[in-house]
Amino acid sequence: MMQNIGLTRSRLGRSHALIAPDSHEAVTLPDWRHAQLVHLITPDLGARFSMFLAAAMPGFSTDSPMAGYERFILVRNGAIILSDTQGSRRLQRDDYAYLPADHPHRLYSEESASFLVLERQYSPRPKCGAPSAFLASLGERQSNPLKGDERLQVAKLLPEGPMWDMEINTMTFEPGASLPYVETHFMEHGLLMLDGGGIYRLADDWYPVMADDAIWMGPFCPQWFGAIGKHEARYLIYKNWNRDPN
Ligand code: UGY
Ligand code: MN
Repeated sequence: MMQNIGLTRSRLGRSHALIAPDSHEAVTLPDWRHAQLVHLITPDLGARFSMFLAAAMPGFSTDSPMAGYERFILVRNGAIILSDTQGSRRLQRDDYAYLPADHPHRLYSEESASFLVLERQYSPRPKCGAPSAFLASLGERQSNPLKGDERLQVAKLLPEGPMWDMEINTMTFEPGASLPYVETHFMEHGLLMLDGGGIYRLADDWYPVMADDAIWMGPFCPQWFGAIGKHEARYLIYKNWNRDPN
């Protein structure tokens, strides 16, 4: 292995962060037995959610997050078991689950697996109800062009309705496709590049990004992406949704 000479593609800005795999730091936590976690986005940055990668080893298990916290998981490799009052379901590559706040469950595995986890405090609203657990697979979700651009397809991974305080989507760009303008909005984002790559504009900087890079975009961080290369670029993107910013 070549000696590291102190270089990384990771960058930390006032309203954004790019975390590249070359700087991942794994930790263990008492509640995550037989797993290593790499935290990509946490409230320490200023974010109002956490996003991390979990590398599970045989014997892995963990239970529901803190009271009031909702959880989303997406399996990247291998398989894990989700167990709740509905039974036990095996989730494998590209399968995902939304687990509402205060929904008792256990995740476990007898094989190696890696998965993405996103957690945040649920924001209830009077008369809006509460979301239910939702399980699906990335390939099952219908995608639609963004603002009529067939080269940029958006798939909504979660059902819609006022009880949902978040949106998690995939965005798939043909080579050369880009966001139609530089977005600046109060919602924040957690993003994981799934495939391909391109150039991400964050505030006043432009970054080359590739699969497995993670990005935090804080409120009002100017943002734009253009796909480059020979293959599609696809990312998963979280945003706070359906709630006023007050
Ligand atoms: O939904 C969004 O705000 C999305 N278009 N933002 C992004 O891709 N940076
Ligand atoms: Mn956006």
